[in-house]
Amino acid sequence: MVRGAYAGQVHPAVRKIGRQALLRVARTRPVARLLRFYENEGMVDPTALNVAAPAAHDNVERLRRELWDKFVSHFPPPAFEDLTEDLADDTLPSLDRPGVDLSTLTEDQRHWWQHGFLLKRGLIPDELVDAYREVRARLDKPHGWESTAPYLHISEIRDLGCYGPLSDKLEELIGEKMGMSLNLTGWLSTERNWHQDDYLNPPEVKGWYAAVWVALDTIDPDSGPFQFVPGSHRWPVLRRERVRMFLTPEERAHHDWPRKTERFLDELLEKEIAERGAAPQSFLGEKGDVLIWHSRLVHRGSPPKVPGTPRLSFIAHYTGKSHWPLDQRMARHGDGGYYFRGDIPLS
Ligand SMILES: O=C(O)CCC(=O)C(=O)O
Ligand SMILES: [Fe+2]
Repeated sequence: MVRGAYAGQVHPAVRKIGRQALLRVARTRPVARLLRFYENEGMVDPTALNVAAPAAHDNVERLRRELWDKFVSHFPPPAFEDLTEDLADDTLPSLDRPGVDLSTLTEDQRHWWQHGFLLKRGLIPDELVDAYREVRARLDKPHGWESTAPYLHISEIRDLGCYGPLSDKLEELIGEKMGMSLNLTGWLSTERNWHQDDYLNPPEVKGWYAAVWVALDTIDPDSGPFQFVPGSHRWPVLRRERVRMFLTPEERAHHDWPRKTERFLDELLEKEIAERGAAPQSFLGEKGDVLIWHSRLVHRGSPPKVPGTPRLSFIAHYTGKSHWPLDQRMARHGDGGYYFRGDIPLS
């Protein structure tokens, strides 16, 4: 169900028909004709269709979806309230629940709780960074491996992403063992505009998720650094199905559907940041520095001031052990941290 400006109605431009008229039609005509009737008359509040039989409800629901899909490309862009939810309940990681007793937290947990990110300078030893850089430099692709999980094939990535102290820190922040589940290995900014990562996941992941940005060298301010909005992890959270509803059916079926959402998310989050008077920060790390961010933190790969300026970074995303939505199990990398197994070829 949609909330915000779209709650209870479908297209602002079409007229509503009376409940009685609607009920008459719903009772007397088969669904196909009802669909035609709706198309002629415009869309209506589906809750007006107060039909008792469950089968009728299913039909109405199906109709509602068909009509939504038919008209979605004509809708005005959604607002932040249309795409977000407040997720304050006891299924979230403990630091995201209300009533946290700050006196029981470590300093890093307190920082995470308050700001939604954590910066650990020099966390990754030079040997691990150098070993990964050597392997990565042999790949002649500025955007890195196309596979989302090169860690399955390249031990230097596991050495880096499953580095013991990093893995321990993730567990300290989220509250369970975290397995590496995705890498971004480009040496240019992704230029992915403002978003929270939560909406990339199925709903059950619910914040048992974090991501890590490792600087492999001094980050040039012209390269399009990682930018983030401290404290935005407390804002309502973008949810996958709400966001996907505003894509056309073709866009929804596309393997890179998140990119398609940028056409409305960019402007919407720019506006939210401005209205809240929030101050984005850039992460200009040095070799071995690590920034860990919350799955609800608003962030982006900023547009480079000088296109083509290298940005030597390694990005890894992690999912909580008991919140991984697929069948694959979590494995341990030596005596370090964890990663999720999978059958994703290196490309
Ligand atoms: O290019 C960047 O730094 C942003 C990457 C990003 O949004 C992510 O890894 O979730
Ligand atoms: Fe992201």
